[in-house]
This record gives sequence, C-alpha cells and structure tokens, in this order.
Amino acid sequence: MSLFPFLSVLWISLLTFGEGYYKSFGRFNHVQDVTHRAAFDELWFTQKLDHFNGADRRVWKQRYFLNEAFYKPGGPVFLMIGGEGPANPAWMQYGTWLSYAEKLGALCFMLEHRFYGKSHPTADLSTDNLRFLSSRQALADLAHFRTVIAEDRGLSNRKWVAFGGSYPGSLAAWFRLKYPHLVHASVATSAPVHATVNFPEYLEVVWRSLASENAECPLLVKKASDTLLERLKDPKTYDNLTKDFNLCSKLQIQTEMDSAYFLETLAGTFMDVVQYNEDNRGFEGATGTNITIKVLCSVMGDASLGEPYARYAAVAHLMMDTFSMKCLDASFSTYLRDMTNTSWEGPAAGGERQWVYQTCTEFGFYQSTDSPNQPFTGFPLVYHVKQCADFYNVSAEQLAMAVVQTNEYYGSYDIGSSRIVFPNGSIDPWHALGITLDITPDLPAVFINGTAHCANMYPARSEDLPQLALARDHIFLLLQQWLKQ
Ligand SMILES: *[C@@H]1O[C@H](CO)[C@@H](O)[C@H](O)[C@H]1NC(C)=O
Ligand SMILES: *[C@@H]1O[C@H](CO)[C@@H](O)[C@H](O)[C@H]1NC(C)=O
Ligand SMILES: *[C@@H]1O[C@H](CO)[C@@H](O)[C@H](O)[C@H]1NC(C)=O
Ligand SMILES: *[C@@H]1O[C@H](CO)[C@@H](O)[C@H](O)[C@H]1NC(C)=O
Ligand SMILES: *[C@@H]1O[C@H](CO)[C@@H](O)[C@H](O)[C@H]1NC(C)=O
Ligand SMILES: CC(=O)N[C@H]1CO[C@H](CO)[C@@H](O)[C@@H]1O
Repeated sequence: MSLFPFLSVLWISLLTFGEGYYKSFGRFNHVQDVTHRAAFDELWFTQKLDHFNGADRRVWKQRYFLNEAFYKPGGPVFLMIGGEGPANPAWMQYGTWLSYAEKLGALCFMLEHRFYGKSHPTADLSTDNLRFLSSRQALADLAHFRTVIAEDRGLSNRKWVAFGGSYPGSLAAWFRLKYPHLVHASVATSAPVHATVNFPEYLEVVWRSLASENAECPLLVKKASDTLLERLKDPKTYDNLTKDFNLCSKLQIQTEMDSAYFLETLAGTFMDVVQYNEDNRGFEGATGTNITIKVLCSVMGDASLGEPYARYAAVAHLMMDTFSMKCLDASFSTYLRDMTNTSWEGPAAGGERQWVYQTCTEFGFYQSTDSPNQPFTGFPLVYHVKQCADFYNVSAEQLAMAVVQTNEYYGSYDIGSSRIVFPNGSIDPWHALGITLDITPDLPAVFINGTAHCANMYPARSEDLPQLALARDHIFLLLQQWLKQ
C-alpha cells in the first residue's frame, strides 16, 4: 500500500519514479469525495523524542488523522500505522479498513511515522539526529499515543486494532507482540517480519512473476541486461547508451557504484511494476497504474523494436513518458549528493534518506542481483552495503550486527503472539520475508493467489480477483470473531 508503504519498502520506486509518486500526493486535495466519508481531521500529538532515556525531556509534534464517521459508542478503535513516507490522508476516506470500520462501528485513527511526512522530531536529518529514528522508537510512539488518546477520549476500555501494510504491516504485528495490553488484534499485510542484509529472493520472485505472464519474458529481460552489462565495459558505447536511455547527462562510469546505480535504476521499473501490479492504488492519485506486467512483457516481446536491448530501452522510454520525465537521471554522484542532504527541504527528505537509514541500522532488505535465478545483473550486495558507509558512516559489520539484533528483538518468523493475521500476495516479492503459513490458529496467514503488494488494503473493485474479495471477507470474519474475545 502506498500510504507511506506505498513509497514502499522498495525505495527503488523513488529512484525511478520519485517525481511521479511525490506529485501524486499533492493531487489528493483535488479528489472530491462525494460520499459521506469525507470528514476527517488533521491533528497533532505531543510526542517524546527519546522513549528510552528518561532524562531526555524533549518533545515534538506528531501528525495524526481522525475519522469519526463510522464510530458507534462502544465500538472498537482502529489505528492505521504510518510508514516510510508521508501519511496519505486518502486512507482516511478510502480503503478496505474503512469498510470494516463501517460494519463494526469503529473510530479510525492514522498516526504518521516519526521522521516522515510532516512529523519532524528534530531540526534536520543529520546522521546524529537520525539516531532517534527506529522501529522501536516508532512502536513506543504508538504505545504512548494509544495510551494518552485513550485517556483523553475515554477509550481505555475499547478494543484497539492495528493495521499496516509493508513495513507498517510489520509494525502492526510487532505492536501487538510488544504491547499486547494496548492492542487487541492486528492486520499485518505484506509484512516483511524477517530482517536480512541480503535479499536476493526479491528478484527471484520478479523472475517468477514475469514468467507467470509469459515464460519468454524474463529470458528477454535477462538477455537485454546482459547486453547492457557487456556494453558498459566499453566506454566507446557510452554515447549510444546515453542516447538510447535518454540520460540527463552523459553516462560516466568511474566506479562500480556508477554502473550499479545505472543498472539498478533501469531494473527498478520492472521491480516496481511487479510489486504493484494491477493493484488499486490509483485512488491515492498514483500515476502509471496502467503499466502492468502484461504491458512490460508485451514491449519485451515486440520483435519489431529490434534486439532485446532496444526493447529494454523502449521500456525505459515508456516509463519516462508515463511519468512525464524529460530525461532519466541515472548518475550515482547525483544520488549521493541528494541522499546526504540533511535538510527537511532536501531532495531525499520525502523519505529516501530516512528509509535507507533504517535499512542500514535495522533491516538490510537489499535487493541484490546475487542469485543466478533472476533476470538482472550488476547491483550486488556490496553496492548496497557501501551506501550505508557513504550516506551514514555505518560499516558492513555494524549493519550485520544490527540485523541480527532486529531478529532477536522481534523474533523473525517466530512471532510469539496471538490475534494477528498475515495476508500475503503470491506475486509480491516481499512475501519471501513474510509469514507464509499459519503459525497457530490465532496467527493465521491469508494467501491471495495472483495479487501484489498490499492488494487487500485497497478499496474493492468489481474487477478484483475472486480470491482477493474472499481474502477481504476472511480478514473481516477474523476481526469480528476476535473482537468478541
Ligand atoms: C552506436 O550506434 C550506431 C547506430 O545506432 C552504430 O552504428 C555504432 O556502431 C554504435 N557505436 C558503438 C561504439 O557501439
Ligand atoms: C496509460 O494511461 C495514460 C493516461 O490515461 C495513457 O496516456 C497511456 O497511453 C496509457 N499507457 C498504456 C501502456 O496503456
Ligand atoms: C539541500 O537541499 C536544499 C533544497 O533543495 C538546498 O537548498 C540545499 O542547498 C541543499 N544542501 C546542500 C548541502 O546541498
Ligand atoms: C565514522 O565512524 C567511525 C566509528 O564507527 C568513527 O571513528 C569516525 O569518526 C566516523 N566518521 C565520521 C566522518 O563521522
Ligand atoms: C494460483 O493460480 C494459478 C492460476 O491462476 C494456478 O495455476 C495455481 O495453481 C494457483 N496456486 C495456488 C497455490 O493456489
Ligand atoms: C506466496 C506465499 O508465500 N504464499 C503463502 C501465503 O500464506 C498461505 C497460508 O494461507 C501459504 O499457504 C502460502 O504459501
């Protein structure tokens, strides 16, 4: 889901379509809702800066949203958890959770994640200040918010249910795990609960998802990316590459980082399209929702465009047209400059600088080309790990230790809890780090064959796959049952 998660756990999204996604946020103001759901408020909560140091009394303002339209006295309280991007108010008007709220008479809150959107705990995004950015601090924010709001509004004896998709899906599960007295049940959609430095399985799922459209498709992608890698070895080809991919400045390859960034940017189109294939995120104002696996594979299969390399370039052009980009910026030095800008007005302050920091200090999740069973080449694990040093002075050793500690702290796949449901979509590459089998009857997985990242959270559509509609109903029945316990 793209609230935040939208700009998903997959920062690649931003590398490739950053502009398009960001512009889409502004557009919500123009979405005129004609239903009775329109009313919701933007509010601010006084939050502690450091929950784990009693001597630190500093506070800041955390943004949240409230929709009371469905609340019936005595009903439950729903809390949508924000993630690695601005909390998108579109979720206060649309989304499956609201249809559950309507049926169950729930009061609905959404809390923006610290350091994202308008929730600024510190004066800037310096590495020193980013020390206060972690999932643990975010969970403590949720706990403090839940406690104070319940007291202020007389909701202490109501049952609270947490929702989240992608990284916030993990937070929804962990909130129930770590604060079971504060949250009665959780819906943890497409939640990557296992931290791992290297995540080569991501691109393996991309291969399988492309192959499910057409067996030839990933082979053609592989052929194209192999050709590309070959050409990158010869500087005489750079003028042609610059032209073929409509790069903003002449291709310059001085280090491994330069070539890896270029190759990753091009692969990013395929990764994004697979992750969000045919979902219903258009309601958020997202552009490019008609670019699907089917569309990419039909371009890759179009022999009239020339060799696979030329078709790969055609895909890049299609994305530039779709997102109205004048040219493709595939320069690592620009990326490095943007990512190290610590201003709240900086080019990566929409979430990239913050999220990559969280990957370097908690989760890893690096979608490397280290597996042979995937279609791309040229962005190995070392390329990702080096960014932690370049952007935040975090060493490979520190990263490895942090990831081990994250799994120790949350339990990875062994979540010792209850009343958490884990929906997963078969073509979503993130399912590889999710809960894929029922842990206990009280910790069920809901498998949705043929859907992408967070599909069950979006508003229902008539063209949805029947299994997606069934999954939504199934989750509703679980909530109904759990709220009686
Ligand atoms: C660049 O492309 C042109 C035609 O598209 C081709 O004739 C030429 O050989 C290419 N140059 C290199 C160095 O590959
Ligand atoms: C996607 O939609 C846009 C705007 O509606 C349209 O201009 C474009 O041609 C469509 N692209 C594809 C591949 O269908
Ligand atoms: C950071 O980005 C802002 C906004 O784009 C810009 O004004 C500022 O000069 C940048 N700072 C540095 C150090 O590049
Ligand atoms: C980077 O971290 C190391 C220790 O981890 C420290 O000694 C060094 O001063 C740091 N460098 C910068 C530029 O902050
Ligand atoms: C998923 O659906 C495909 C076809 O739509 C089918 O071939 C496959 O067996 C299904 N997988 C599962 C696990 O149900
Ligand atoms: C793709 C995937 O991991 N799917 C799993 C999701 O959860 C169900 C349980 O309901 C598993 O059977 C699937 O394998």
